[in-house]
Amino acid sequence: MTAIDYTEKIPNNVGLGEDKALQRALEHWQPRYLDWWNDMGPEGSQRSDIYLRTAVSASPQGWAHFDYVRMPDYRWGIFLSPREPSRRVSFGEHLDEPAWQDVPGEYRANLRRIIVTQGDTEPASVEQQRHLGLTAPSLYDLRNLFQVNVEEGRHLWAMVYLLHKFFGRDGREEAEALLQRRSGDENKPRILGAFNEKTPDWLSFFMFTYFTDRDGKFQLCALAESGFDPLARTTRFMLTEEAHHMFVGESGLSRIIQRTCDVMNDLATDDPDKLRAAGVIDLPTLQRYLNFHYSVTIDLFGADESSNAATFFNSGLKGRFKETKRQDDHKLRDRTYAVLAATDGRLVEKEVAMLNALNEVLRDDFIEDSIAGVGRWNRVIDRAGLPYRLCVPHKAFNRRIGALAGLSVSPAGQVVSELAWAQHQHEWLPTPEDRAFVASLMGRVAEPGKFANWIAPPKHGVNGKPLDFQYVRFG
Ligand code: BYC
Repeated sequence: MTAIDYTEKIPNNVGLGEDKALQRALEHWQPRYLDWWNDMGPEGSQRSDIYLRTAVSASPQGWAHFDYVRMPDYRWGIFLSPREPSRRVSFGEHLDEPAWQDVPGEYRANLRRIIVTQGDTEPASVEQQRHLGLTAPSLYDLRNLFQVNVEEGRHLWAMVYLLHKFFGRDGREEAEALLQRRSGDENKPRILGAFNEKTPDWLSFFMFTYFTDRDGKFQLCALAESGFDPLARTTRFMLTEEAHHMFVGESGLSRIIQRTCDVMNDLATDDPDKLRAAGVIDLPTLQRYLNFHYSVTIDLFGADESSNAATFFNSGLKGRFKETKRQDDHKLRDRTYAVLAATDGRLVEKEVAMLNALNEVLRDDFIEDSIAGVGRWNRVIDRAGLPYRLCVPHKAFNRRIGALAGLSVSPAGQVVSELAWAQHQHEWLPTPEDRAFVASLMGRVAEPGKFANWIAPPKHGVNGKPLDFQYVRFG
């Protein structure tokens, strides 16, 4: 079943109408979700018509439907990738057993915890981004922000479906709690660190969608391998949505870099003060933002040594990135992996049991993938004939989670004294002045085809539409 039934109150491709108890439970949750969206969703734009993409089927081609929609009327629902009847568990102690269609009793608590942690990030990101619509650099960008927001809302639906369908009363309570926690709230924060940070400006937004949504990609890929088939199928479908979010980040940053390089060449200067006076973001400031978002995001992979990670893998709940494509025994009992530790003021590698290092394995896969995009940004600088290079900082830089937490390590990977950290921090992480400068550039550009001074136009519009298309009709 891949076609999505939009005639139902809750669009779905899981035959919801035949499961009356679940339907009732979700119909009870739906107005609470809408209350949350109205309170915490995009500010001041709920009555505007947005040119949005809506999934019409769960097949990879099922994305063709674009139309104007008011965000509160977006058809959030439950879409799973098609079931593969012969699917088997592809790793851990249950290797080769048929994939589970129900929750194995002994794994219930861990599975619920994974689903809740994943689900919590989705509304968190909408909360973090809720003021950005007021300062969008163009209608094209505004529309992309809202597309990302409604899809994060749907990702919450995906996890809430699993909680309601498979976890009874506990699941219903967790689904409620997902609407109660708030990003950055001291008393009821979101679960993971990066989701309590602010996304106050569009440079942060593009960094977030490039780096933090990429954590989403890797975590979802690991969950798409799960032996619990409904989780695998729902995360597979979520991944088709995630790709656009990372495109928004990568292309947004490319366009900022392009604009800065153009002005650097026009004015024949790399002086940050002169570039700021010309209203563009100097490359060292971009590098500091990159250092911040990268380090906060790699913390999302958890501690480098984690018995939780070993348990999730052994029990077949969470696999590795591209698990089924890997050529090993998929049990990993005798294998080791190198993690970093600080000894005598230096970072050294130590070999630990691979099963305990699976967070680090996923983090390293993420790092490889992120570096590729940074290379593409450097090509923009190259093509402009400029010598500057952006790079990701060392993975021990600015860490808060795991064995490297709290160490003072420079972006180049040197362990430094606290004094040296204090002296150089302003070169390595965004300063209050950097943030104030970036904030000073933000202001809504709402005329079709116009772009703020600090960002170049994209190469193409959305769905073959021209750049001066009315992507948002304000209401
Ligand atoms: N902040 O043994 P450890 C996305 C906690 S993003 C705060 O390493 P584990 C998206 C940890 O909970 C993808 N706390 O933990 C992107 C544990 O707490 P307890 C989200 C943290 O379980 C953009 C303790 O520290 N999906 O989709 O191995 C927009 C010990 O740590 C953090 C997932 O993350 C942190 N960063 O690993 C929208 C997948 N890290 O039990 C959406 C599901 C760790 O001692 N989650 N802790 O109280 C998981 O697989 C795991 O929970 C984690 C943590 C990999 C996150």
